[in-house]
Amino acid sequence: MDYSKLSKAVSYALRHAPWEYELELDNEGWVYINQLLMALHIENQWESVTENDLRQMIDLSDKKRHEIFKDRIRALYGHSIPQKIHKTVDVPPSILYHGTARPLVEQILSEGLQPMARQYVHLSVDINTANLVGKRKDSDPVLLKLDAEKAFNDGVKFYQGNNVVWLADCVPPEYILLQ
Ligand code: HQG
Repeated sequence: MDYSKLSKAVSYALRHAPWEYELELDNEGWVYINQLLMALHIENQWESVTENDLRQMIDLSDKKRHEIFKDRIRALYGHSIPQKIHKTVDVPPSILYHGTARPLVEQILSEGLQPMARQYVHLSVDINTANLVGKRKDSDPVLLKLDAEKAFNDGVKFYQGNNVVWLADCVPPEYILLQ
């Protein structure tokens, strides 16, 4: 089983296009595992996927993208569907990072970080993670350093995605510094 490929298929279903799989997410993004499995089984390449495979996919991943609780599964971040996934406001680490493509920096520094096609802005707890995120867009990415503590104290809302990813609705430019 190619767990990386399975993870991409699951992320597509749970983050971007649940309707293509006749799945309905609840307001925190959860779906029943058996419904996801039934949906996956329609595709030849996933016809024999089991719940154990989904658990292995999560355990073997380098990033914690999905979680299972009892009989349900959800994506922890990355959603682009119109239905807003509810996250609970939480106190962020005092500093967060964002890695991005060089040509976007001028606009980001003038209007702040916006969620763009996703529901939330995605931030990283450390430089290395931010650098890897930026490298998906640019071989020489730019690292931005955010004063998350000040932003939070001023009322910007943050939410935890996983152990290294934090989310925000948007981050105004006054909290963003070129690293
Ligand atoms: C940029 C992956 C212009 C922003 C990663 C980014 C992450 C602006 C792009 C997760 C802007 C959006 C998300 C503004 C933000 N003007 N550009 N005002 N504000 N941008 O892919 O953060 O591997 O939606 O800098 O690891 O790159 O899929 O967000 O370049 O955690 O699990 O707009 O996806 O996770 O791009 O990545 P994305 P992202 P997975």
